[in-house]
Amino acid sequence: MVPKFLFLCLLVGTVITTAKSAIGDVCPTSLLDKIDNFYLQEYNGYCFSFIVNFKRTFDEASKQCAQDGGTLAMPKNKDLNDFLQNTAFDSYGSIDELWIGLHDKQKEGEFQWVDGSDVTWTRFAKGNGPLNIWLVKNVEDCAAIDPLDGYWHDSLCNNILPVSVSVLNSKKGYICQYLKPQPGAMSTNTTSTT
Ligand SMILES: [Ca+2]
Repeated sequence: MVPKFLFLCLLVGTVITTAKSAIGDVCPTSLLDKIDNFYLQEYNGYCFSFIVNFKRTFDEASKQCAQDGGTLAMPKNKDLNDFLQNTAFDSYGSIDELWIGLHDKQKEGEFQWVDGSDVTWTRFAKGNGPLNIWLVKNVEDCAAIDPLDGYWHDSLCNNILPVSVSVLNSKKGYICQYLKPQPGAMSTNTTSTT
């Protein structure tokens, strides 16, 4: 009995260790210590943090992601977009829009990813993004994903009026994306501690 019990303990311990190290292998160490690992997910070699319980403006959310060397999530294809949508809804019960790393701040109607790469696939909802025909399109320059259907909506990036005007409160939850620095690689994303 004793050897069997010990074997079981070792097996369970190995499984738990393996599960933890999967996230640890892909997420920045600084992030692992900062937020509840329940909100971290791995997909295709990238680490994603789902910040569904804290609402921030687009710029505030971008800064938070950058603190650990990341960016807002960039779902550049349907597979990743489906993963982000399903995880936000199924795992975290999120029904509110979440910021992603896409905007048309530079030129109205020309959306770009926050890493500067070309936008070759989009999932804008009807009448949103480049298809937005209303005047508000000039101030709705940042994109968010709807966890209910995976479609994107352009929205106010930052508050332009006091937050007390709740209908114009631009704060949302958000999803960050990280690629863990490889050992020996020079980090260019280290933020100042001052
Ligand atoms: Ca716009």
